[in-house]
Amino acid sequence: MKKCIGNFFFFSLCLVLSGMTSCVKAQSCSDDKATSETRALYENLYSLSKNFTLFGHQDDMAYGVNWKYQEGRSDIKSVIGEYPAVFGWDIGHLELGKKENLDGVPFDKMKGFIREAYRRGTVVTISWHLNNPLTGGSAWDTTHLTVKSLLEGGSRHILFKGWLDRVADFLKDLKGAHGEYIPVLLRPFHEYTGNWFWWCQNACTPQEFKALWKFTIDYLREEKGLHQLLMVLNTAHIESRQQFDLRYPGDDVVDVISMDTYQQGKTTNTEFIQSARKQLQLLQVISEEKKKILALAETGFESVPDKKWWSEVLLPVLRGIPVAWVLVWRNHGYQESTGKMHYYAPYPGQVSADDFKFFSSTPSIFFENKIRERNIYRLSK
Ligand code: BMA
Repeated sequence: MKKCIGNFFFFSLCLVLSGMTSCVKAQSCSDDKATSETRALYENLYSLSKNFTLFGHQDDMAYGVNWKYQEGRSDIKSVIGEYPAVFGWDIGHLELGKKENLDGVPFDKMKGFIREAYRRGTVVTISWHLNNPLTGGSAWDTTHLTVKSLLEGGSRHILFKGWLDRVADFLKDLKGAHGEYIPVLLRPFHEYTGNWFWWCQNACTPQEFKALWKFTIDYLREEKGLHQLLMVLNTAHIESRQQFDLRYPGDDVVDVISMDTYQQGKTTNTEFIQSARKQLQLLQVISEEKKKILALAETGFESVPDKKWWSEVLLPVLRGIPVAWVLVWRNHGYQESTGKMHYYAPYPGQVSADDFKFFSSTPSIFFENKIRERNIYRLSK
């Protein structure tokens, strides 16, 4: 009898331990050589996302509406007194060896901002509006067969490797105070379910897209030795599980499943909330099944015309869904090319500024101060 009880306890202990290990394993990032800061970022974002969402802003420290490169300035900070928790940057044109990105942000300054963001304990995410390597056109040149030309044996394969070398050099130059690499949520080939970039679903086959994704990540990891990356897969509008599965490149090369969606034109708040939630809920099911992080990598309403947009639209979109971060796009200000004001975050005096203050005090939304307290680059014991 005693022996039986002993066996029973031993058996139960094994069950608990195996449950624990599978749990820990399920929450680890896709690169088994990831640096400890990167693993910590993954695990902390994963667990925080069950209750909290980090707020992010593109190009936040570089410029805002009616200002550029003023040290310590940020439109978000001017409204609520603290920086965002996530900083988004874009490295489009880095591949060409240019000194500035496609929106005129100097890469040297960008590196400085990224180091500063890491020092503050906040999170860095990078997208890449890379030119079309087949035609020399922009990211928006959807010439078919571009993706095929980048793959092994393709006419632009060597050129593309050179572009990735430049990306790798940039990322290797991002280090913290102790020489450790700064973890980056890398979001290449974004909005691939759209039809406006050369890597989108209208311009390449599922096999080509998956091969491009895998080649890119393998090259950065294995050839260039980068192990500070969390890979962010990013859809535009997403209809169904079947559509998602068709281009999913694999659990070993994806850490975050994310989407972009903007409120536009005459879409009502209710319509936008319903559509965004439907898509997020679809991705929630997939990310929970795969133990990946879920994110709303880009959203917003250009020039935020609704003074309650934050509390009456964005909060209802996020409610009850484990979204790790939500990022609004850049505060360019007046845009000559479109003749419109192009910005997505409020600034002092903007119609939605008061509502944004309210939004920022919501316990489930994190800005700089709350994320810093969490030490997200340290593994919890
Ligand atoms: C778009 C706009 C463009 C910009 C691009 C890359 O959505 O903001 O003006 O060039 O993103 O940042």
